[in-house]
Amino acid sequence: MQTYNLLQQIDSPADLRRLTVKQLPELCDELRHFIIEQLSSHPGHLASSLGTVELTVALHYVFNTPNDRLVWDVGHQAYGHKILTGRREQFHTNRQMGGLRPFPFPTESPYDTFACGHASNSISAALGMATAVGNSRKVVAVIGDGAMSGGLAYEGLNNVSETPNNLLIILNDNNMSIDPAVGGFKHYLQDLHTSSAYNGLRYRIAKALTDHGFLNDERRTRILRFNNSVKSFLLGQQNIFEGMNIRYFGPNDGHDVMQLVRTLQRIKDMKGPKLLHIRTVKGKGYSEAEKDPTTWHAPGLFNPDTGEVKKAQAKGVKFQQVFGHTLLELAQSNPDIVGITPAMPTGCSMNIMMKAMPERCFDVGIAEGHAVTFAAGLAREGKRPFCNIYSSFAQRAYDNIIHDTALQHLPVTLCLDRAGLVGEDGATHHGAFDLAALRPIPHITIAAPMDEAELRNLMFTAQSGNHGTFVIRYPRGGVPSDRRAPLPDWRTPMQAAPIGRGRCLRPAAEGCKVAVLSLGIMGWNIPEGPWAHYDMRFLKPLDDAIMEEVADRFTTVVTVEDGVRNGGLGSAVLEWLADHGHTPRVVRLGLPDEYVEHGSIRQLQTLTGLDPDSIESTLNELA
Ligand SMILES: Cc1ncc(C[n+]2csc(CCOP(=O)(O)OP(=O)(O)O)c2C)c(N)n1
Repeated sequence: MQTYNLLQQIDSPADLRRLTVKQLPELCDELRHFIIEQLSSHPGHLASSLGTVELTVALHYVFNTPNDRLVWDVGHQAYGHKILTGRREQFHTNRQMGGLRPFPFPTESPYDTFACGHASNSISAALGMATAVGNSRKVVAVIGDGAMSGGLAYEGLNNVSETPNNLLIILNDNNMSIDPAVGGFKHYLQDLHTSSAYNGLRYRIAKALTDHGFLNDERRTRILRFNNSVKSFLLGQQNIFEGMNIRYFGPNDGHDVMQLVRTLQRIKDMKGPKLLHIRTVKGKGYSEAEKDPTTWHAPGLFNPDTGEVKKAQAKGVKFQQVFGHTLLELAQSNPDIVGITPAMPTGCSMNIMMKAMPERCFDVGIAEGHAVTFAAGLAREGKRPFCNIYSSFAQRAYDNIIHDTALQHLPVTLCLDRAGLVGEDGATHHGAFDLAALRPIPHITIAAPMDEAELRNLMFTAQSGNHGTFVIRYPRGGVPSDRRAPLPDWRTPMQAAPIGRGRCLRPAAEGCKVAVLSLGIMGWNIPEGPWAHYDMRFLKPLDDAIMEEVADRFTTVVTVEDGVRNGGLGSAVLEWLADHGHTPRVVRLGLPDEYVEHGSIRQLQTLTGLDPDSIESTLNELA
């Protein structure tokens, strides 16, 4: 039975700072054990948080948080931070509706300094904060090597080297993203080494010179540049950070908490930007997670003693599996098809094609904008790229979609996974904006399948002929199992889906004047009743024939979508009706003009009026 002798005394980092350095390894053990115990019954992001236990303890020990600012990247590694900053007792509510948020967020705690969820923003945000606060606080950004593959991180670094600031960047290098890390920078980091004796000597000399008034900021920068050239020469290696005037320390063992404390104490008062590179093990301290960090990134429920992951009873097939198998099937007959994923090969199931055709798949790292423009380049030379991006992460690629694909009418198929409500990952991860954001883009096709066969048909259609930028958005998981029994075999032969054509699922009962127009899987939430029901299938182009029929025959039109109401299907229908001189009553059901928080998908549907019962009562009132 684990006891939490030290951990239970810590209600804030101030309590932590009362411990001796020698007590910290024991505290780390307790914290690690607490995370494992809690997550086994309240699922969340395990492996990343296990890897940052020592770093988290050392940071809160050395820095005067919350006056000093810690900026986490993604925030999936910050469970230790939550637990040490007064949220230990509530931690069992993590990710549940009304409970702790899935990622750090400033309204939840004064220790959470900036919104987390989407990767690679920490350096830019922390630099902004460091620039604003000058010397009044210290600012630390913690970024993983995976998040370092995102372009935004480089934009931040580039600026760090020019703007006067005292920022400390901690590069938490575990050689893993969710899947194994990719890219040239990963190789660079593996080879990186430095002489700690050299760094220590340089620091002591610089400090003595500054204390005696011989060194000001400008001289220090010039000397640093000169030193860097000497060091590159001596070590036979150019350090990219030092080349940018960011002082580099490391690589350090990120699991030696006492050494981390010493290093942080030594560098925290140094003037100018600096980077501490630590090496850590994703899943550290839990052997199952260390062995298979991809599965244990977010394993769901598990038995903490045996390491057995309690897989939810599979009910039917997931859209992700359908995507993965269908892509391979199409690629087998169309040699031009290539697959692109920005760091989510397992999550989106492109790993199926990767295994069979590694040379035709590209994991480009956490680089959504690049993924789209890279796909456009491939398409320009005759390839038929399928670029799979989670809907909310595709927000990062908005201009690339407009400027690099749609404008040039390039045949890029964008499969937007995790569209609509995603559940426990919350506000940063819901695929809420794709429909509204993409609809105004000229020459773009936007489709949303209601079931597995439709996803297959849409993928088949997208790669036959040049339809320009073709967006297919579908949710996490599959068709709701309480609405339809699992299919015995979903691998139906594929056929072309007529572009811009929906279908009537149920004609109206005699005398009923209400028509429901739904998009994608929302179709499953429309209950039976006297109303007509159309599955629009395409948001763009909108089905003129259905619209004419609806405008002629019904006095009330209800639109149902799992994206924001502002700008999506409801707006498209209103615009069509206004443009064609029709004035039926239009009721738009969709996500509100608010950020929807975390909870189970069904809870969130109820919250937003999109669950079958809520829709039924809305329709009954109108019918
Ligand atoms: C913009 C964006 N794309 C993709 C993701 C999905 N994602 C979450 S964590 C992660 C891996 C991050 O790797 P790293 O920064 O090295 O942290 P680690 O988990 O290894 O500690 C990815 C790809 C995301 N959160 N944001």
